[in-house]
Amino acid sequence: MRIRVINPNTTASMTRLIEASARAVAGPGTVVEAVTPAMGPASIESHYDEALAVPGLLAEVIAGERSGADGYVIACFGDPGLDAAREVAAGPVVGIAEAAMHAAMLAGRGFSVVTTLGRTAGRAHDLAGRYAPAGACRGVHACEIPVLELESDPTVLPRVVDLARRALESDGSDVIVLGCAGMAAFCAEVSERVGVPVIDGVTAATLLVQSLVTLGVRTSKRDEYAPPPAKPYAGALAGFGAPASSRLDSLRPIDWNGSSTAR
Ligand code: 2AL
Repeated sequence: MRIRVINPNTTASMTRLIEASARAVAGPGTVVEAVTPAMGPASIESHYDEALAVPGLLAEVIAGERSGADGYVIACFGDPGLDAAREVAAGPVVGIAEAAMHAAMLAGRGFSVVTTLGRTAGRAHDLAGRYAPAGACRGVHACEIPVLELESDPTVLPRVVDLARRALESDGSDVIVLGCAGMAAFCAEVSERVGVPVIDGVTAATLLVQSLVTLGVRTSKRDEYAPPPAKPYAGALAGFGAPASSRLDSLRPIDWNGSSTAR
């Protein structure tokens, strides 16, 4: 089984961390192929970043379809482009916020999200409205550490632990959800220190995709997730409008060459 784990931002060092977390939980028969889009923002911390991450992400799904990937993880907590990716992919596509919030609802009654910047909290609330029953997301708390500083800032772990403890108290929650793919490596240690289940979406989504593929569950093509119709797309996005069978070929001649930078 080949699971393509797409880091929707263009920072290859972050892709390697995501890949290590996904590989640590994947079964022996599963190949985890983590990729970095060739175009897009270095990190995703705004609606603008998220919107502009989606073309590069979709190019990676299109390339995955061509190379025979069995399923996909969208490894950013805003779940950018999730519905569009499902229109392109035959196999399952799972976002890390989606996986983490579903897992949290299997582990407790109410969860708190601990995330990066406060400006991303609205998106986390929106996604909780989609994935969890009303009231199950008891709060979203920001440590105000930018995504790309999670790798290098030595204060990250104690700050996330402190924030998680305060969130459990103030929200009356019993599970913590980590609100960024860049926090994946801290999951076990945060859980040990705060004493409740802590869910990282990268690992949860990888195992969810692995389970769906094992079950033979693919993305339904009966209705909304059918392949998008071919139509003219203008400018830098011209190749995206081609028929599904030739979309990758028509993307390749464009200056960004459509291939991944980290595998
Ligand atoms: C993220 C994430 O998971 N990757 C990224 O670039 N931004 N999420 C976040 N809340 O900051």
